Amino acid sequence: MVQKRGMTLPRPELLVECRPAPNPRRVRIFLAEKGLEIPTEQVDIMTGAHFGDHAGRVGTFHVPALKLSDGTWLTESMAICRYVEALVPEPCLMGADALSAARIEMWQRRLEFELFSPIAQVLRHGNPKMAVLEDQCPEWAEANIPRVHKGLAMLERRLGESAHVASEDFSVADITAVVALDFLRTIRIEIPEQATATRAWFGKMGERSSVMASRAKPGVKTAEVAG
Ligand SMILES: N[C@@H](CCC(=O)N[C@@H](CS)C(=O)NCC(=O)O)C(=O)O
Repeated sequence: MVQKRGMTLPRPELLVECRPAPNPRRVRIFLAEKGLEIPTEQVDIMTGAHFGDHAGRVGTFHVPALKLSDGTWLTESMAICRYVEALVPEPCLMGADALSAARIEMWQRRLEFELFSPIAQVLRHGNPKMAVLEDQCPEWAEANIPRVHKGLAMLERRLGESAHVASEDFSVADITAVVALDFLRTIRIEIPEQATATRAWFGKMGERSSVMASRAKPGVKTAEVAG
C-alpha cells in the first residue's frame, strides 16, 4: 500500500495488456517515464481471448487493465495514468497546476478524438483481419481517412507553435500523439513530407527510452492489432 495525504492507497500489481496494441502502449510509456516496473500479463485480442476470462475478472473486455493490491481493477488508459501520476508525482506528466492540467487534458482529448480514434476506425473497419473485433462497415473506414488527414494537420499546426503538444514540456498528450503517429503505419498513411514540425518532434520522441522500449518486440506485427 502507498501512503498519500493520510490515506492508504492500493499499489499497482499487474498490468494486463496486449503488447502490440496502442492503448496499452500509452500506459507502458507512462509507467516507464515514471520509472515504474509492473509485472505484465499478455492477452491476445486478435484471437478474441479478451472476451473470455479477462472480461469476466476485469468487468470490461478492453486492455489495458491495471490490477491493484486490494484486488480491484482500473481500466481506461488515462484513468490508469492519472492514478499512477498521483502515486508518483515526478516527473509531472499531467499538469502541476489547474491551468496546465486543463491544457494537457484538452490536447490529450483532441488527439484521441481527432487523430487516434479516426486511425483506429480506418483500421478496424477497413482491414478484414479486424472482423474478429468489429462488425465492419467499410464505408466508415473510408469516411475516416479525411479525418486522419485533418488530425495530422491539426497536430502540425500545434507543433509549429509549441515544442511539445500541450506546452513547452513533455506530457501525457505527447504520449498519445506519438502512439497515434506510430499507429498510422497500420493504415499505410505516412506523416506528410510537408509536416516538418511533426517530423522533427516525432524524431525527438523516438529517442526517448520510454518510447523506444515500448515499441513492439521484433516479430510482433503491430500492423495487425487494433486500437
Ligand atoms: N478507452 C480505452 C480503450 C481501450 C481499447 O480500445 N483497447 C483496445 C486495444 S488498443 C482493445 O482492448 N480492443 C479490443 C476490442 O476492441 O475488442 C482506453 O483508453 O484504455
